[in-house]
Amino acid sequence: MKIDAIVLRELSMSLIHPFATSFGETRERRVLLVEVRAEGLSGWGECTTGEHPYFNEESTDTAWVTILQELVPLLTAADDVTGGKCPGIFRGVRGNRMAKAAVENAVWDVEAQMRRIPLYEMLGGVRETIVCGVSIGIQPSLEKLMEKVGTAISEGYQRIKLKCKPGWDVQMFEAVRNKWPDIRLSCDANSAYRLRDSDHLTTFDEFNLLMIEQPLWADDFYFHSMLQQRLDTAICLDESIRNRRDALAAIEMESCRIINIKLGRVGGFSEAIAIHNATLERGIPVWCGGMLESGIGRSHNIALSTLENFSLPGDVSASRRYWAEDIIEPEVTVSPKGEIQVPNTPGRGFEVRTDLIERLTVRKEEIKALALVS
Ligand code: OSB
Ligand code: MG
Repeated sequence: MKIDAIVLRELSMSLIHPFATSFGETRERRVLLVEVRAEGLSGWGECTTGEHPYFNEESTDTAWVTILQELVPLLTAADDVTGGKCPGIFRGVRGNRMAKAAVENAVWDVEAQMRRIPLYEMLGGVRETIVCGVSIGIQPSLEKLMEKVGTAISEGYQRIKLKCKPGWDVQMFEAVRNKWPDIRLSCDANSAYRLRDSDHLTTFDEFNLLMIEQPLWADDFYFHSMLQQRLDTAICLDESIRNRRDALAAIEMESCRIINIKLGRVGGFSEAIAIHNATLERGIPVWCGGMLESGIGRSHNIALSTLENFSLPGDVSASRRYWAEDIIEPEVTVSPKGEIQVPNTPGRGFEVRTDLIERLTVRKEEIKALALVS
């Protein structure tokens, strides 16, 4: 395709409820959107960076600069752009995977629109509905947590993930398990534990958790492998898996038995599909993680979750869990059975609310491809 222009926007969006993890609390999201205009169509991507470089090395500000100064010039200089070609086009830029994913995913979206097929179909997806779970942040009290879990269960969500950290773990699992002995329950530590906590982590086995997500260092495979040997509960890696090779290393070393795939963390659809295929071949189940996305990122997550090996409920949930008003139309809704219906219209399948986006925009930069060429 021939790209006409790229528009980069930063939106300021307030979460309905603050979201706390072991690495910090988020109230206001700084959402970075990439719009790729080509052949009269617009494809959209969302950069899943946090406001601070706490989850990984990137932040909204580093991604803004990387996209504007590095990725956009590479993309507009390339002669035949497709989503699948983006990793090659961006190869010279090391890391910065969330910045790359935002641009690549927008290209996939516009490409699907040009071909008049749903994005999920272009990715090779096979599902008409996806199963949903929720991620429940660290709460100020056990009472508050129990209320949140109760609400999520009554809304039909098929798996409850509890954010945990030292001092907010076994007591909370005990309380939740006592009240709901049979629900699918997991936890996510976001690297809050160390190897000296191994004895403590083995006590998590009592609670019949589906998995323990990223208990140790964000860049580690070896010590997770040591820990996995001591646990009955499956370890799921999130932060540690940056690409297909990481997934292969983790599987080979038995550092985990489940993998969380996040589009931003791995650099976009191409790499996400590569990880998916590698895990499918090796019998390692995957699920789609979330990064408190607006509707744009959420719709990409829905499309990805339709691939065959996404056999566990993901952290892809309804717009209204996060936003008073989402920037897509219709917003993402979850059925009483805890499922999202995958749209069948070309592209991502959700309209973008341009008026609302304009109102929420705090900075904007438009780069015309022609201006760069001449
Ligand atoms: O580790 O999965 C994580 C949110 C921000 C950063 C990291 C994570 C999360 C979540 C929320 O768990 C998932 C969601 O978007 O619902
Ligand atoms: Mg996680």
